[in-house]
Amino acid sequence: MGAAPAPQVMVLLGSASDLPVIEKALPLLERFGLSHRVEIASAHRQPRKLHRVVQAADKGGTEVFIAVAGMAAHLPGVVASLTARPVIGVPVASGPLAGVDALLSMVQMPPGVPVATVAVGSAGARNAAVLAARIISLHDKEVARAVDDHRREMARGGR
Ligand code: RP5
Repeated sequence: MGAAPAPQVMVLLGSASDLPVIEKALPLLERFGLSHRVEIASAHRQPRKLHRVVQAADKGGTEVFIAVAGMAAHLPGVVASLTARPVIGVPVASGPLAGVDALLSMVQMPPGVPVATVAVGSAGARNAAVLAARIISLHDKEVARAVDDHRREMARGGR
């Protein structure tokens, strides 16, 4: 049996405890018609797995990576070091510093290795899904239509 095809959007989590943060973002990815897969691969606890997953996705054509992590959140930065595809980082409020630790870890990347960091928690995760769709909409008309529909819905008071 061959490996599963690479999703358009690969969602990586630092821990299973980060799952609730991404839950409301996954239906948005579906709404935009984006194939996606969620994998737990900690930069610190499972570095070899993380390298394997990112390299396979990169080779398979994944277009955007979303990396969700808390505390000393190095996950999106490490992902950005392994691929030239856009990486969106979602900081999680999982420690006593309530996400400020993860936010600063993600946003303070060295020059040349960008991570597009969104807000802490579920609101950030939802924006990560919208941003992934907007990136992919640059070359995919179907996704561009879904992004426009979403904007029109928000203008009518939807979220
Ligand atoms: C980070 O540490 C994870 O992304 C998570 O937000 C946090 C706590 O992880 P667990 O101890 O709950 O697995 O690496």
